[in-house]
Amino acid sequence: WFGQEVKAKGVFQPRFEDYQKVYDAIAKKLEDEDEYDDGSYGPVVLRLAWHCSGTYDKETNTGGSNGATMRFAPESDHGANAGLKAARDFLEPIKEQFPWISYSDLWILGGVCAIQEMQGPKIPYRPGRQDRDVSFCTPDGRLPDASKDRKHIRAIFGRMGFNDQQMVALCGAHALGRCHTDRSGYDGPWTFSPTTMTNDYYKLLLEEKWAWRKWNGPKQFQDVKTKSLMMLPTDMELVKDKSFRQYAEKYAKDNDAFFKDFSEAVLTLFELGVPFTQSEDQRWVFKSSFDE
Ligand code: ZEM
Repeated sequence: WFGQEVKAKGVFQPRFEDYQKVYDAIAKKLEDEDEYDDGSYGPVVLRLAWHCSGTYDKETNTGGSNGATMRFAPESDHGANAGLKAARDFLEPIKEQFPWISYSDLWILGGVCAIQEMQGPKIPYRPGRQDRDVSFCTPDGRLPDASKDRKHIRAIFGRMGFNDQQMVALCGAHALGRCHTDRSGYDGPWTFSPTTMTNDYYKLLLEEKWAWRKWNGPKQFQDVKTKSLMMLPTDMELVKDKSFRQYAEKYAKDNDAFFKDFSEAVLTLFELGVPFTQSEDQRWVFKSSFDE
């Protein structure tokens, strides 16, 4: 009984197997709750992980996924985070089931699980994020503004430490999910398969004809042929800018190259500013529900 006692007092040291159980519980919940949006919470759960990480500033080493400070206002109320309560609420029962995991590790594990369960590449993972209090909330304005141009994209992602190739690879996440008028003001999905990870975002960007949508909402593009898809002004910059475009063309032609570069860039994104104790060669790769 002494072993149990130690466990109860919180000396429990979770291992790979324990995190795989959390992964499996998230995967099952994603599978079960298929009434949301286009049939999956996957996209919004991934967006939560991205918005935690994308606040990182390399100069001051502030922001990033360590802390899970989006639990608190003001960060939860930042305009860019509108709608992410759906993802936080989705993960709350998982936190109750596995109280030993920090919110910050859980939210990033949610992003990893969402990508893998939507048939994307494997995203190696390390735990070690610690929840921090409200004083660690980041100032508003650190996440990208979709109405802006290449200069803004490079300023925002450059502040996190990314280069052009990584910026283009990361934006391929827009193969997934959609815009909601009651969240960002924009409207519609980027691809015809918004719950499956593919390189279709780049193919559509390059192959379809796009025109400004005529509507009262914010300026966004619409595909001329079906009028059912959308692109943000920032998305269109990835084919208008010469340096960005070479990577968009590469990823449109080669899904394997996209998956490889996306996996590496997302892994980097999810680890920004985290004081890990586990070294880089001790990352874990979770089994997805597609592996036997
Ligand atoms: Zn997004 N993103 N994003 N993004 N994003 C939206 C939705 C999603 C930008 C952006 O303004 C928007 C990255 C980069 C950039 C996802 C993942 C990632 C929406 C729509 C907007 C407006 C929100 C809404 O209305 O619900 C801009 C300007 C970006 C860079 C220039 C990167 C990087 C991502 C992950 C690696 C995902 C998965 C969604 C879909 C969310 C959903 O609820 O369906």
